[in-house]
Amino acid sequence: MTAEVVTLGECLISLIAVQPGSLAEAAVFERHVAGAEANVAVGLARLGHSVAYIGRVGRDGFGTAVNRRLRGEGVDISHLKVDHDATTGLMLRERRVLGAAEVVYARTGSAGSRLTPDDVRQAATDGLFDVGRWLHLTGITPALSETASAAVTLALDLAREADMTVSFDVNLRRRLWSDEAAAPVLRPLAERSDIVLGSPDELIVLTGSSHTDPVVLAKQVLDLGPTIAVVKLGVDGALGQERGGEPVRSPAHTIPIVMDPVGAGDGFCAGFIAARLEGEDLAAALRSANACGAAAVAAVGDLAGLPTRVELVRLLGDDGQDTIR
Ligand code: KDG
Repeated sequence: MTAEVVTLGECLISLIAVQPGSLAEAAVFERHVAGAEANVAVGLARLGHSVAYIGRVGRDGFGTAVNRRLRGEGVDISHLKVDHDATTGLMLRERRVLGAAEVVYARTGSAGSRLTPDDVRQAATDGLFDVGRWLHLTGITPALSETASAAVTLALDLAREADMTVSFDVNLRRRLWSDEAAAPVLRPLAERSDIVLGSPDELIVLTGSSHTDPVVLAKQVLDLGPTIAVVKLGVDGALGQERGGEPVRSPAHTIPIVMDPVGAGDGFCAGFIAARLEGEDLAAALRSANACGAAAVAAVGDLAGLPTRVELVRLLGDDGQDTIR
């Protein structure tokens, strides 16, 4: 086991409407592999980093598709179990160019939601937390079940003991739980993470803030305990702040057409983590994150647009400035 980055969560099959428009009119769907942490894992692997993924899929063709895709992308799936008693989770969604896309989940009781602390313990016994430098978590997995939530907490405990860097992407999913249920579960995870990333509305729920200003939100996140706060601002790029430092703003890449906005945040995280693993400062990490987020939305599906190293270098341009036309 030699992965630099460890992550865990639920891998889903995402059925995406082929035609843009309302879900009510969608008749033909395309199959994609999705799941926030898996997206980040693939993003990192494409950028040349070694990643191990802990999770479960069902003993069905969809689980096989997930397995093949992650393995094909170079993600270490030795700890992606096949659960014989549940099916792979599904997500169906429309393609919408204007506004948020409607999503329907079929994941209650899914294999991914049956992740347990024992799954994480097994990965630890096999050395994943001895070798890893970085643990990436999101706020989706704790929403899936009591055992999945406990698995996330155990992974965080192990990472802290092993002195790994921990990033936590809030990823509030209001189809899975209410803000009132989410906040008390997500806050302790954020408090014990090094880097917290989220959109303003997610950070408001996390911190209990009454402010929408990203500068104020970043400060409130730092007050919880992390050393870096990152506010994802979509078309306005991102704002990051390091403890003791000034807020750093980073503009978004201009892209001619958004093909599919879902997965932008995961691409952003992959770009950010990769840059930090390579020793880049906050400003450079935000640039890399914005470029990867932009690349993700320029293709349909969560994974298709995630850039390789060569593509990222090209996107950033030799001088590190935006060169997307
Ligand atoms: O960030 C994209 C994810 O939301 C998508 O892949 C599905 O993980 C997912 C979820 O639980 O919504």
